[in-house]
Amino acid sequence: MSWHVLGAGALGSLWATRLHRAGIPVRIILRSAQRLADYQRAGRLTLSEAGRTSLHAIPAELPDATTPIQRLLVACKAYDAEAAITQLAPRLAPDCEMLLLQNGLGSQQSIADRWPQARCIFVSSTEGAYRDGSMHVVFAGHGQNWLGAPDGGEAPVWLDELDRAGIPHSWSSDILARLWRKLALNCAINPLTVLHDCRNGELLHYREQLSELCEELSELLGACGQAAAAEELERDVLRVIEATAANYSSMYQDVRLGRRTEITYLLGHACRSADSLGLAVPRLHALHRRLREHLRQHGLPTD
Ligand code: NAD
Ligand code: KPL
Repeated sequence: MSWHVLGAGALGSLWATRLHRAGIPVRIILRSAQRLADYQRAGRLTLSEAGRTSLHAIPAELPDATTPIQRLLVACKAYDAEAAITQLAPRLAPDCEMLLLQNGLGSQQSIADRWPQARCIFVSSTEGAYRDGSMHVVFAGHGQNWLGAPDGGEAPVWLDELDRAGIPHSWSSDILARLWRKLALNCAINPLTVLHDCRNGELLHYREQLSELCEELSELLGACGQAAAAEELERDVLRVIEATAANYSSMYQDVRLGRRTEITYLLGHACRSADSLGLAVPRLHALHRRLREHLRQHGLPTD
């Protein structure tokens, strides 16, 4: 059975090249005829990892190809994921599996609701990759991929293919708790790096602001039934800031490069969830407003 990877950006290419290297059948689905033509001219994806470079001639196709899709890795940004799946929906096998790599929360649930016949597996990834040119991915940071089904359920048998491909993974019996925890970390850290124009480590100068945000985020997690994900949140935020002190957050990099952010699925999702529960989170709302204003001033989408 072939994997189909929808979106050959940074993470999609990282997964596709590792599967291909292990001899596991994989196809990439590109968004336009132009991009397919560019790929066919290049003839392969390039993976750079620990100073080594490898070339991977992975079969590529457009969303409107006709072969059925049994296992789909959705590697688009959160704001593109649902529309991208819609384009190939007629090809989804009745019992297909969709792995959703998106950061934050909101997009995964919309997809799971829209395609109830598919088994959706949510993924929380702490691996790091970036594109260096359109057909070249650089594996920049080792990490973990937590996979899980939102309603629990057994681990799929094909996890051994990830072992063979050297893709680190763990099956999580509570993937929503993992996604909420990561969302809370991202909400505490990423917007402040944008607004203070700084690396993660410099946020240690804004301890009081971090502390107030963590307090509201912890209350929100508790109100959402995610009390375990709220435990020691502030301590974990400080640990991540210290461990990634020299880095710029992903949102900082998006803004610096003039790219749309995933704000709707991070701070936006946090604020909407609080509102729907009637929970007052004035600091999160104020941060959301300031961040949107900052994006507007930089000519970027505010959603
Ligand atoms: P990316 O922008 O590099 O790649 C997304 C790709 O999807 C692009 O190539 C884009 O052209 C493609 N795409 C969009 N719409 C499409 C369509 N309709 N059909 C086919 N392709 C389409 O993004 P990324 O950095 O790989 O991130 C993907 C997701 O993974 C995001 O939610 C991100 O937050 C998350 N994530 C990324 C990293 C990382 O290190 N890059 C780490 C953890 C989580
Ligand atoms: O995930 C991150 C990001 O930059 O998106 C960290 C490093 C945890 C900062 O929130």
